[in-house]
Amino acid sequence: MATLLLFFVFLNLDLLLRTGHCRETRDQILSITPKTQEHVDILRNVSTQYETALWQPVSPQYIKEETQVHLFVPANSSETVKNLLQRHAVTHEVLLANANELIEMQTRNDSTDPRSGSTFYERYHSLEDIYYWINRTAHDNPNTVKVILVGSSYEKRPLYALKLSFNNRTNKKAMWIDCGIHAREWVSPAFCLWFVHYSLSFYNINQDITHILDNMDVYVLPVLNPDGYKYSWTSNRMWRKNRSISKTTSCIGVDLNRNFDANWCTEGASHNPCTEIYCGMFPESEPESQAVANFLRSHKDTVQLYLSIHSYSQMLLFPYSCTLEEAENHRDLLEMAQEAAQKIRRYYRNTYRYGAGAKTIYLAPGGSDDWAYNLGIKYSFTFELQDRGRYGFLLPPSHISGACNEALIAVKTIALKVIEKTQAPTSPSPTV
Ligand code: 0X9
Ligand code: ZN
Repeated sequence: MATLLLFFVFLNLDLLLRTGHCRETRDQILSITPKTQEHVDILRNVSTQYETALWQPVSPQYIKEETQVHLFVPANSSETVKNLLQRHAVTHEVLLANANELIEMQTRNDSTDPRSGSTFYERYHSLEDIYYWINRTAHDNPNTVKVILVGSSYEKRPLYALKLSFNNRTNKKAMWIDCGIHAREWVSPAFCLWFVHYSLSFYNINQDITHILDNMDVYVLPVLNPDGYKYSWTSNRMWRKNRSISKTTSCIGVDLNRNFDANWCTEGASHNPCTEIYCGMFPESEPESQAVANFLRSHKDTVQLYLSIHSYSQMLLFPYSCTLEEAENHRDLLEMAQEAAQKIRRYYRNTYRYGAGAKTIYLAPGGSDDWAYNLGIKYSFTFELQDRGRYGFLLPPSHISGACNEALIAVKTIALKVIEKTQAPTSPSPTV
């Protein structure tokens, strides 16, 4: 009897929700798999005409039948969106019922709470905290860490990179890691901080990082898109682009990973400033992409490995994303990504897909990885960190260590391979 009563309560609750008599008060993430072309059209319409944010795929043009769509629906659009989906018999699943709670969890500063067992590196940090950390790290490690001002953002914030250098060997090579090109991908800057901390803590303790740092300097740019990152903390958690203003439209921001000079603004990017994949006025029109490009141009003889860290979807990608053609050293890149993914699987029981960007996800021209590759940095990768859509961009802080450790093993595997392939051995090679 009690079960029957409960059943009726649930039935009515569902009815209330479906008829919209009970207003949704929380932002949600819906997962929807379109079954027909009509569903695809409806979803494209919902994600462009209503106040929502498409998480996956990045742009409505990539929505296709039988492929999961992740859609952020703010509380105030919930009723309209759900009614519309229901009217057209498009079924949805609620992936995250309370995004606000997760956002609160991501921004909570529990450093003062003695009960929270998490360290600095297991939390997300505001831009101001990251700037402070950059200076502090350099100050505390004067012999190994230098701050380099690479340029400044559209809103005139500094673009600081850290240079980790453990010796002054002549003809020393280097690798580059950038994080936070896309504002909402918060685990990415968290990884850059994690990497620097790990390098400083485990040099001379872990054989692999020691070998890497003995043979390469490392440039780490923790937040490539500071204006966007700041905005994602203060105004819109789902912001992706930078914050540049255009004279011709009220839409703000350029997708910095469509703004590099690699088949710029061909299929997979857009000239429309109101889209998430807006390529900008011309290649390197944005101060952020121009600063990175200038730095790499002037260091192209030393930088052998380029890494750009994103989230989410758990992938190790390499050129090309701007064309379906294969890179000249495709086999090499594939083998390296495969080995890195195998390590992640073996040590962390997690699955990363890997491959050339255009064939693994989509055609996406104007990306930093393809541009760096064409500049001559023949080992160039984009990592998409955790997760695969359970939390998406709202990955709880408790997952930072897992996400960063597995990415770290991938970075180490690839960097060791680059050293092995390009540099004559100076000391015995370690095993990972
Ligand atoms: O679309 C992107 O820029 C990246 N995915 S994300 O979901 N983080 O936005 C993938 C980048 C792959 N590389 C290039 N497109 N060059
Ligand atoms: Zn990204």
